[in-house]
Amino acid sequence: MTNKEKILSQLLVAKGEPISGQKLADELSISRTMIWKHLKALEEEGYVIEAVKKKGYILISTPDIVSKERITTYLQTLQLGHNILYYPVCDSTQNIATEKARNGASHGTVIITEQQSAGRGRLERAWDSSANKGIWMSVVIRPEISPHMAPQFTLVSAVAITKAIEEMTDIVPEIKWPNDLLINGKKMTGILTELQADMDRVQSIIIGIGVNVNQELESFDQSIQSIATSLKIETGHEINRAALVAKILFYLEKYSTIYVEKGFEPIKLLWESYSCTIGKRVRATLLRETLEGIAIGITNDGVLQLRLDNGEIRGIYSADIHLT
Ligand code: BTX
Repeated sequence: MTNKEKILSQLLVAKGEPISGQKLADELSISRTMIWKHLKALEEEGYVIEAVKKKGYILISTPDIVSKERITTYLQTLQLGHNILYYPVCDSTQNIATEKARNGASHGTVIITEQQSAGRGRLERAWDSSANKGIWMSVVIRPEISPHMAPQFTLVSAVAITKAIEEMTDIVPEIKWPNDLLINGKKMTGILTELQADMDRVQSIIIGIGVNVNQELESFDQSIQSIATSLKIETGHEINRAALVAKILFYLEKYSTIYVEKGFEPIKLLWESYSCTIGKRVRATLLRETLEGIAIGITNDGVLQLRLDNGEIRGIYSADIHLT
């Protein structure tokens, strides 16, 4: 943590009680002038801090931003999110993460923004990323695995995000294979996993996560208003985005570690418990054909098993799934 992050953390922990400038200066072993400079910098970022005579500083309100400082306050991970690159606006965090990963960004680096001008989903589809309302982030991970183990990280991420949302809101999203999280049948989260690899070794996996958090229905582009939802729409109240980011990183680290160390089986069980796809009749739109049948499960490679009406079982590696 930087000194500015440490000061913010102390103010947040104090929960509205004043903290003296001298106490902060002593604890951080820096001058009171430096404390004052850090407080000014926090104010410029939108924190409202009041100086109470002879008592100290009180944090009145925090901006609803997903800055490095705010996320760090909630972070409980060993590695993920220890390097956060925050952009008020960008084209796509996935593009920045790809570039950073090529240039050696460390395991766990997070690229996060308030607003994307060219957020993207699979097959270059557009991802609606309105300002200051969602979580638009990409996480660079560098697990020591072979490339065939990479696609399962979409499912690992889906379980991690579901668990984080369940813990913070008491709502339990459903996972639609492979990369959608739904609430009441509407899409609330999308995941885009991209790979940089040699033939036999993963260089990096970039997990792009888009969560609709505090949007009203009107915040969405009209074209997706009938299929999209947000946590605010479903719970009726605003959610602290920085705290949710930290919780997602916590579970992403936990489940990625389990997957790399113990294999996919334990994650598969969790995934199946949250899935709205398994046991249902679905239509799978592949690049060149459309198939209908019952989704009977996923394999240890994360492949969806579809039993067609003629009894044949087909493994689906990538498709859009519609529950029929
Ligand atoms: P996807 O291809 O499964 O979903 C894209 C489709 O979802 C769109 O065609 C549209 O119908 C619908 N859609 C678009 N925006 C939203 C939204 N905000 N809420 C609900 N439905 C929507 C899903 O791809 C993967 C999305 C990953 C997004 C993250 S954000 C951070 C990172 N950076 C980046 O550019 N992409 C990822």
